[in-house]
Amino acid sequence: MTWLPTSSHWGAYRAAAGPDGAVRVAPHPDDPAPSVLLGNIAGSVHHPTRVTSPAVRRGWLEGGPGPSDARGREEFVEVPWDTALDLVAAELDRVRREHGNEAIFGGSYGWGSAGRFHHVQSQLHRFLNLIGGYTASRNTYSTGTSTVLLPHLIGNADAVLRHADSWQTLREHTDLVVAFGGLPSKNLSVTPGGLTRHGSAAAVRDLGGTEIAVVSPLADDIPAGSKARWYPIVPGTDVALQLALAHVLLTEGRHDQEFLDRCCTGSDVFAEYLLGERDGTAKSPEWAEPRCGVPADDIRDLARRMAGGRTLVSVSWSLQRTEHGEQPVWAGLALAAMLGQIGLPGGGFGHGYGSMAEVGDTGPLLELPSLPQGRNPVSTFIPVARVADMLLHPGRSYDYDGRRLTYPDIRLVYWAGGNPFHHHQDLNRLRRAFGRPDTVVVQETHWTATARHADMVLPATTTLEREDLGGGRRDSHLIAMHRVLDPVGEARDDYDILTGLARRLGVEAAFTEGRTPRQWLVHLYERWRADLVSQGHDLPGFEEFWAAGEVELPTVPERSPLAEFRADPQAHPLGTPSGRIELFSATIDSFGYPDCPGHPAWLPPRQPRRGPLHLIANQPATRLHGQGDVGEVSRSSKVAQREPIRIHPDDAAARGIADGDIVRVFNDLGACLAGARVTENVRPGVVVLATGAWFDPLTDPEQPGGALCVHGNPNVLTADVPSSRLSQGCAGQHGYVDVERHTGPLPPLTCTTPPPLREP
Ligand SMILES: Nc1nc2c(c(=O)[nH]1)N[C@H]1C(S)=C(S)[C@@H](COP(=O)(O)OP(=O)(O)OC[C@H]3O[C@@H](n4cnc5c(=O)[nH]c(N)nc54)[C@H](O)[C@@H]3O)O[C@H]1N2
Ligand SMILES: Nc1nc2c(c(=O)[nH]1)N[C@H]1C(S)=C(S)[C@@H](COP(=O)(O)OP(=O)(O)OC[C@H]3O[C@@H](n4cnc5c(=O)[nH]c(N)nc54)[C@H](O)[C@@H]3O)O[C@H]1N2
Ligand SMILES: [Mo]
Repeated sequence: MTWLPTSSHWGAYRAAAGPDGAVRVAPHPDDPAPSVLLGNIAGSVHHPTRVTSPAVRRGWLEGGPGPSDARGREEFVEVPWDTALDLVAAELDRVRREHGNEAIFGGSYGWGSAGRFHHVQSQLHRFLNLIGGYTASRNTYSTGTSTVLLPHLIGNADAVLRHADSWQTLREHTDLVVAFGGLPSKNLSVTPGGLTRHGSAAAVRDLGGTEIAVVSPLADDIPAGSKARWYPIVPGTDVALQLALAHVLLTEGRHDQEFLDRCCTGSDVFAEYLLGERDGTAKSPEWAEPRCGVPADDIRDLARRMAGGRTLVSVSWSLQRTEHGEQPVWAGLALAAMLGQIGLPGGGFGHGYGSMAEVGDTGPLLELPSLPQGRNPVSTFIPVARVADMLLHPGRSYDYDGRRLTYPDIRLVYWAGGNPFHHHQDLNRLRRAFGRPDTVVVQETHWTATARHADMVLPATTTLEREDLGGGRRDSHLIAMHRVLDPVGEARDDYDILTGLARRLGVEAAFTEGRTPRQWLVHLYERWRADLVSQGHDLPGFEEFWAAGEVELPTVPERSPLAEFRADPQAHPLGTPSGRIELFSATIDSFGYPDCPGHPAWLPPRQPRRGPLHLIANQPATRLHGQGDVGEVSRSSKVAQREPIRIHPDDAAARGIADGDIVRVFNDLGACLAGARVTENVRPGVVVLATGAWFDPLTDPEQPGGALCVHGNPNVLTADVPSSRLSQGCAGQHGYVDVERHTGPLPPLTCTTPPPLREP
């Protein structure tokens, strides 16, 4: 058995194929804290849900393209590759001729796989650009709210997202981290493209004298053994707490007026708001207590401690993945500005500590090799989380960052490397939306719910079945990802699939540039290396790198744009209209959005209260989104094969629910089954159902939404509403539900076996 180097979004590792073909996985020998998610790989690669042959939905094969409610409910017919590629190519051609390229939705959001060449979205976008372009999607589900908001406040979101202080700097300088959303270790093994040496969870545990205030509805949003105190907050109310903390600083004269005058604009507007000079409501600790559930005395005490030393206000990405998700980011920044420590080491404002492994890591900030995508001749785009709206409402106009945009009329959806039936909200609505286009094409490794809702499914290889270059944001190494296995079934590399389509549409030469995948790897590596060598770095040639299995990346000097700005705001102005940090934004104010006014504000919920319990639908500890849900680590966390839902003992007792019971979680949008885990680690009134259990709808007209997800996907319960009109970001982190004991027989899962497949 030969152990070969490879990588994943949860880190570099070694893999080998045994004589029986089974895959064995071992951590990278130099990784001090390998991800538990490695344990899902072996069971996933050969799982029965692998797509092994191209397949076409029977209704589409027999009746041709057109809107259809049968998607996700009908059998598939397995067809030879040539037939499948002929059908897809002809349909792409029909749609672009009859409706224009704008009618092709190629946004294809998702985490596909690690590897710089076989990055599916790059491959798909490159291909679609060559055939005339596509409607794109913009921003991410991760930070879709912040990346629209932050440029208005600090000029460039990267100043906080890419140039965060390291854990080491925090250890040396920071007295107190106030962590809104906590610093959950479960998230810290993941970064796009992976990480070779995981250090973040240990770094949190080892912050020395630094204290952590964990503001979260969950007690365990922090590595065990950290120096932490839990502030169990009501979900969605961080803004009330942040405003009250700022109110204490202001009214007790603990704020830094010199910093506010020198580096910020709008602190007067914010102060007026805090004091209630216009709306008559002072945002005092007594005002905040009934809203956020944190006692007024604790708020006062915390504010004083924040002003008494070096303090980092850390806001996790989860907080902006909510209705009005701009507000906790903006109020967090304003709170940090009042402390006057933005731009000082270990102080100020952080965004993404505890969300992603690379925030706080010290790996070099390097451009990695990447596949050129070309230019998209179509300028139409949607903010990524508006996909269902777009499909349901062609021609409707909506607000986005001060502009009026109009949804295009999509006829063909092409998805490769993402799972909207994982990532999107209100899945019963998404099903209706997926009924609208003429054709849905999906390239997938597995029979995910998205594949099951397609008309044509093209089986893709996984990383283990091909060669690639592995590297993630701030990774210390570039990994030579060797091929470990032959393709499973008839699966082909995404590159091969798209090459086959490019051939049929007359753009093969432009797509491949005459290169095999190996030749692409050499080309991308050597071009990248030449660039680094010209900057004075020393890197081995491709053959040497490939044989060694990895190469250590050169260190590059770190910059802190906010430190430079702080030192001399005139010489290093921010890219905002004022050149300073905007606590009041005249630009945002001028948009006139009631759901995102010109300064951070407490806004009452827009959604109806759909149930008595707050639902938190956060990232799963046992997999990456939906990936690996059929693997061993994910499966072993389930309760009678259902996704665990965490519930406080009081809420469980009130409903006659015991630990290990199967429960039905529901609201007016949908319902799912889940397995109760009763725990004091969640605040009363809150339940936690992580994302990623494969959507498994059992049609039942008695159920809200017309189906019961028998597996436990929380996105049947989340509303498909944007964070606000400003960013139109994903607001999927929260919902309102009720929970009851499930009585009666337990329906079997169907998502862990392939859908009905027939010979032609
Ligand atoms: N309620 C709620 N919903 C959320 C969130 C939340 O907090 N709450 N979080 C959101 C966030 S932050 C994110 S990033 C999204 C994640 O959403 P996604 O990124 O869409 O989820 P994944 O399950 O990672 O989907 C990636 C898909 O790519 C497939 N794949 C892997 N390798 C290959 C390959 O080589 N080729 C091809 N063709 N396919 C491949 C996998 O099988 C998988 O189905 O979810 C979002 N959804
Ligand atoms: N194991 C694993 N790690 C991952 C991922 C994964 O799928 N699996 N996904 C990765 C991706 S794509 C992303 S974008 C990041 C996402 O990073 P985040 O969005 O930060 O992660 P989440 O786990 O969704 O949320 C973090 C915590 O926020 C808390 N929280 C929720 N609502 C509130 C609230 O209203 N107030 C407060 N104070 N706290 C709240 C929850 O208790 C939750 O555990 O994670 C990455 N890391
Ligand atoms: Mo994400």
